Amino acid sequence: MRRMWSITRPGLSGTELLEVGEDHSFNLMLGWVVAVVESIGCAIEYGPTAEEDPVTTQGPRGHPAARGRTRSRLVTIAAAAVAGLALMLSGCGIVDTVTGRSVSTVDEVEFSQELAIPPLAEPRVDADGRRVFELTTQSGEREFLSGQTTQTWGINGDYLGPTLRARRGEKVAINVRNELDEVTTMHWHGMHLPATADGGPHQPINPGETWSPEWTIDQPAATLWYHPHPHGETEKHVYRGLAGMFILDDDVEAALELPREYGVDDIPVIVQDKTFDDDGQFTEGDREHAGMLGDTLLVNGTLGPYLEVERELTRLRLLNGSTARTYSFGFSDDRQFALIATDGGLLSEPHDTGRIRLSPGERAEIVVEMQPGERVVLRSYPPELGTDGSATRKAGGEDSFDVLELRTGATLGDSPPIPEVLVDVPRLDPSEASETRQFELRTRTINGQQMDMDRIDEVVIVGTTEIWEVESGHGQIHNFHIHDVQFQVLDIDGAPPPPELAGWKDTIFLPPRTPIRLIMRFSDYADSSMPYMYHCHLLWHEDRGLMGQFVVVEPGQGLEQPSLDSGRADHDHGE
Ligand SMILES: [Cu+2]
Repeated sequence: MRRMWSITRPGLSGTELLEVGEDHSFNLMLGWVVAVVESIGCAIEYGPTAEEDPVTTQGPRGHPAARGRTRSRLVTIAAAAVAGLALMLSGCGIVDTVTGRSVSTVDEVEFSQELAIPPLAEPRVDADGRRVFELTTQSGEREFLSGQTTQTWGINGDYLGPTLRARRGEKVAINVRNELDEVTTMHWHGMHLPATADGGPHQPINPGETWSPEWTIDQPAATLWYHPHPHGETEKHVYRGLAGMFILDDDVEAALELPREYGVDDIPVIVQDKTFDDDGQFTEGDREHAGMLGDTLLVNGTLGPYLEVERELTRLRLLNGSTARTYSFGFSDDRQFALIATDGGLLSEPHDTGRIRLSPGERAEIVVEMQPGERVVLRSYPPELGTDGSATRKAGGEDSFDVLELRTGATLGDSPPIPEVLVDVPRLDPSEASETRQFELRTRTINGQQMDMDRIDEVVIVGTTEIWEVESGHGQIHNFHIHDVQFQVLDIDGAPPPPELAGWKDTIFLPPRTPIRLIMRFSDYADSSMPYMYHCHLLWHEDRGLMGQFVVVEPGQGLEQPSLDSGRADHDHGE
């Protein structure tokens, strides 16, 4: 059982719940802390905190009545006692444990490695005209740190996977062979496709087996990605290195004068944070509110990367492939760039900006202009999370990273200017919505329930438009990802979305206690026997139970039990 420490600290807005993880130093220190505090007349309660823990919370739960926060166990500690404690403990690391620790790698990255560009997968076209891709999940090792070998997982290689590419209207078939020693899956994030091809937890691939979904690409050009989605194990599989980009093309995008030469002026940028231990291995298990937050970035698996820019304009396809960390990307000299696309495709027009925030799973395509003979660093600035006090620090809201250095030589190739108009993004009409659903995310639940593979949470009628109201119902951040569909943001706390959230999205950041209304259309692929997922894409949260299942059915159609024997082991959402 997860243990938490509830304490009220002065100097912060109101009562603040501090959740302390399974830190060994913390546990070792605990008895001593309690003794000290009690000796000076205070009380600290240490134990399972009631808030939002379905194991320990008593009383009614659910949405939206569950908003009353159980804080009966909170105790107040005098300012003097805390100050004294802080002094006493400052040498022991416990203050860091309680308040969090910020990270900055700004001006500390050497940029000594050329950015790796994931190879483009080369499908064969079979007799039926299908583009057939071959992917194999496997374990491997790589020397990220000089002289140290890190154990990794990868797809067709040691770390990450090839970039898949297909065009609207094409039929794709993908053979995913699992050479790992454990069950995995492969999910096509952002893809509109039948639920049986989705690669969620109901499509397990056992060791040594091959799973072969196929579908027809039927959505706009976009930067999608793929990664495993095994029940309760997604964080581990992605963190160890299983992920890749999936670029979709179409005639509309192809007609625009945009940089699109892969690896030359159209660059995948997969950003992931890691922590290496003394032996050079990825550390797993040291988590804060959002999950595992690393202190070292890899871009496309490259540590300290630089890119030799060849043309005036470069398109960067940014993918937050991290398990927990939210970034706010910008450039070291604060130059403006053009945001041209978000998760599901191009915006209606370029949006000139200096920052783009991406939570785990989100993508953005940006175009940056360079001059000859310069260097500029793609940086992540402290992201605006909407949190207070230590919740900000513990969710990475004070962290900064140097991500990727862009370098130019004495000359640059010409680029045509970015078009002033991109694509038509038809607005979905809320008056056409036939259903409104609400989803409240808390520490381990959505609408008061943890993920259950055998429970269908929502039934959607094919061919209808729906509004989903999503909200983090407590003081911590989440995000929300819906399989199968791309959605539009209707409003955020009642206000229209900013330009960066006005296009097609499949994943959206949720600041605390901020209702966001999404609208989406479930156009086809009715299948009452196989659900799609919706979930928090902070992967530890997903694994802990912040996930639900929906089926898309024909009007009047009943529910069947999911037809697949998932072959899964029972999965415990606790620690
Ligand atoms: Cu979450």
